[in-house]
Amino acid sequence: MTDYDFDACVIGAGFAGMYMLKRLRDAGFTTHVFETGDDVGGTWYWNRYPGARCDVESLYYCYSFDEELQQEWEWSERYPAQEEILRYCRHVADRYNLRADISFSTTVESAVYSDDTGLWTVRTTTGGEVTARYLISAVGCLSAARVPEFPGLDAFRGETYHTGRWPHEGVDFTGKRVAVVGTGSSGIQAIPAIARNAEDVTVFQRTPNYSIPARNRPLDPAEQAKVKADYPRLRAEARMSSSGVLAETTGKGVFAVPEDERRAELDRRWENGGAAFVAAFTDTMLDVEANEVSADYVRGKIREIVRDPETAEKLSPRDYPLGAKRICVDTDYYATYNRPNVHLVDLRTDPLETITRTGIRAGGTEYEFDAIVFATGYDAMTGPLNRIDIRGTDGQPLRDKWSAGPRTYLGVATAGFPNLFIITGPGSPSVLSNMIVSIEQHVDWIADYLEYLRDKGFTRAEAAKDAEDQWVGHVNEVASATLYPKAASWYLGANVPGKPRVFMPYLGGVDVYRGICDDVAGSGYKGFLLQ
Ligand code: N01
Repeated sequence: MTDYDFDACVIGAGFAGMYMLKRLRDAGFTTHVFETGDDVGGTWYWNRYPGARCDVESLYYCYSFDEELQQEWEWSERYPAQEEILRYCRHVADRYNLRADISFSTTVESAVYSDDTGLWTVRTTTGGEVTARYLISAVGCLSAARVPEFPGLDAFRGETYHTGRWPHEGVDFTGKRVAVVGTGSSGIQAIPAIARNAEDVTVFQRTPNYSIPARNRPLDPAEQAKVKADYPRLRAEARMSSSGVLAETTGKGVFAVPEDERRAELDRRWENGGAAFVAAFTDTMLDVEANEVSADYVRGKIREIVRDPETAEKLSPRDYPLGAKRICVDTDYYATYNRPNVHLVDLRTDPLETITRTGIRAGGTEYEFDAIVFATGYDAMTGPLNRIDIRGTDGQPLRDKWSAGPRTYLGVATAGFPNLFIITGPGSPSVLSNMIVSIEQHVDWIADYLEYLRDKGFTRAEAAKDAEDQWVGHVNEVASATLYPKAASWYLGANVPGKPRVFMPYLGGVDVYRGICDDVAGSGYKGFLLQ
């Protein structure tokens, strides 16, 4: 008999929460998951905007933990569309009977640790309350959707949407005048798809982005069979790569390659499509001049594709390195601006003044719309956790502890919050990697850790303050040796006014990070205080 409801309570039933549930259940821990949506899928449950598709290839954007599962599922395209990924998530939930331990349509409001009992008390919006020994966050990095506080936001009488909270029944834009605000990965995918149906689309761009064509295509069954036959090796290599993706590189710095070969390499990658474009040379993310070679190549492509030179220039990023904001992967993005029904407003020269009853006023011009689509992104990484009232020892709120930026040990635990584990938290590779690889690594590591604690008779595991300080220092040091902090990106919290500018993910690489985590585990969890 235990004096609490569950060994572990997990928040979120996306890829991370589902696998965490399976692993803990298999290890004999009583586990319960709370999920805001009415089904599994997380990101892929919410992001149903037109054109939503993953930019990691299907055959690698799926679980590897079960050989039968990875063999039985058939992907239809090189890059999976939202609908197909969601179908896959549902298949996984059915296959392992996961829904039995998930409360859907239930949002966790607060989670409070008691020093007296050593338990977490978790309260939900449905009025429920449970106690658990361990609290595991599987809330994801990009789940706190954000519409900026534009003046006049409530005045608009038409329809408004955020890409990350898209209506499940879909939206028919036929015959409508549509505004899209934001040109990150979501906007860049949605704009061409919306433009195919809407009467007219006006894009409001604050920062142009570098985007590489996806070259999506149906998956050839023979190609799929070949990869599946070689899965053990390919998966092992992905786990030991820097980004969790098998991205081939020349292994050379850009200036070590003669100019014609350099150009040929970039041509080949542009034709092949996808984010591997950035991996061509070893110094692209380390050296401004090296980066400029790839950046200039993309600007040249924009000029080739977009017929109106003025529009092409507005679409060309010039003031931050390629890849320092997450590289975008698109289908027909730049070419969409050749359509007569698509217009671009550059908010740098024509700032967005206000949203009006009938549309948007920017740069002194009134634009009228039937619908506004906000592709304005997320309060990334910390936002999903800070929305929950999480309190550790002495009632300390996590949001207060992180008020100057997130502080974690290994991105998975934080001092003052015993028995709290964060899957792909800030300070881990997470968003800089194939999320599925990082999720599996964290889930396995956490499950092994809980088994260790149980076997050794410990009931309390807390990150030590000095280990955390060292880790935060290391994460910052690695980031500052790269070009990443040179862009005002959501990695840095720069998209949210007032958010501390701290580079949140760990740039050391999935391979290096895995080694560090394994070493911590192998040493009996150094850096943790165990009782
Ligand atoms: O969000 P974003 P997203 N006024 O933050 C603009 C993943 N993802 O949803 O750059 C005017 O990137 C903002 O402008 P600026 C992927 O990791 C993956 O597109 O801040 N504009 C920007 O243009 C991605 O990085 C996939 O100047 C404002 C846009 O809104 C992450 O999710 C697909 C503004 C927000 O872009 C987030 O992508 C989709 C303001 N006040 C998403 N505030 C794939 O796998 C913000 N903006 C392909």
